[in-house]
Amino acid sequence: MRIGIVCYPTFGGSGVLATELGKALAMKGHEIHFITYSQPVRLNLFSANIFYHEVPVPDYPLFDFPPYELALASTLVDVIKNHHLDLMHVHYAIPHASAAYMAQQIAKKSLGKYVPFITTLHGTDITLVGKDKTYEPVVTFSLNESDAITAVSNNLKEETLKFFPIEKDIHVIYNFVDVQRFNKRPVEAFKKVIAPNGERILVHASNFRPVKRVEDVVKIFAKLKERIPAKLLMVGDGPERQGCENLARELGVCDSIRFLGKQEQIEEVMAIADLFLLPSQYESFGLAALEAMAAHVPVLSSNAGGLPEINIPGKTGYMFDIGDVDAAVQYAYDILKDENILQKFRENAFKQAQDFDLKNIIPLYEDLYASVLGSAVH
Ligand code: GMT
Repeated sequence: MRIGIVCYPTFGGSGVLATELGKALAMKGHEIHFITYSQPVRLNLFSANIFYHEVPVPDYPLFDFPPYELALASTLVDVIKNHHLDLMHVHYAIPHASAAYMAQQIAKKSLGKYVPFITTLHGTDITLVGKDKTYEPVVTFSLNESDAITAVSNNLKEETLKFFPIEKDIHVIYNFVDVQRFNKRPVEAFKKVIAPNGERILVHASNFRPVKRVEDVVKIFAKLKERIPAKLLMVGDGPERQGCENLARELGVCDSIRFLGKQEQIEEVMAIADLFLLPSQYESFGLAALEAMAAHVPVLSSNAGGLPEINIPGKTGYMFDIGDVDAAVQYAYDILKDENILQKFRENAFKQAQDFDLKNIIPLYEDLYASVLGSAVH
């Protein structure tokens, strides 16, 4: 199939997932066209089946706000015309679903070709941004006009149906991970630099937005450190990072924390980790937690959103109520206090990740594409 993939090219979970999906589909012989405003960060593979089309957004003095959505729709029409796309798969509803709808209508009228589009909901496009009345009518309309809608967890499906009058079925297709990529041996030299005295290594990775509650990571770490020797690696960057560093200084744990910034080789970091922390206010799924599990790392997360769909308390890690730092510290201690216990958690986490391996999830998207193409008679 010739598939156009639209996503945010940044480090956000939706962009990562969309890029990994495109790469996996290309490996299976599909022709994949990424259409974004810059090269997706995870698009680090040369394949004869992968094409990248940059959306040009010209600057014009009249535009205080350059209309990206129109530029995207026009680029989509161009790719449909010149590369004969069979379908479009857009990740994150805003503004991708409405741009795809516009491109679809233009292609139908000007080329006489109906190109179906699938919208995958990832989280904040529904739970935060989409609900806002600034966007809600457009989101509702473009979701209902999608030829199929998918959500990355049952929780996100429920949230969507709670807030939007959706007229069609929402297919739940979970996030996936390339287990092979994360199933790595730790680089001992790297481990030694981070934890020279064999301290436990905790990791958090996110885009440091308020929804991630990164200050809770620092608070949990500071309290845990009173009980066991530990180090913390903070991966990623975003608006809450500075506050986090300030808090670490206030709590006197700054010297035990490294802020690594954005990392392309996240699997190298996960490989030396003993525990992954994700205290989010909301997480539709928690792709970073799944990546940790694939690296044999147990997960200590909040119980928000779709996290209970992947993190099994007492097996793959533990969950705590949002903001309950003391409970989190106790759970972290329970996992890390004993090497044999930690080993059991590691094995369970890895087993759980295997269920979400890309080998199991990619065919679900392929089946959906086939059914959409089969029923796309307009
Ligand atoms: O918050 C992020 O990590 C970015 C965000 C996005 O849309 O780019 O991630 C969302 O999509 C991921 C992939 O489907 C999910 O695993 C994350 O849980 C979800 N984030 C939130 O719901 C906050």
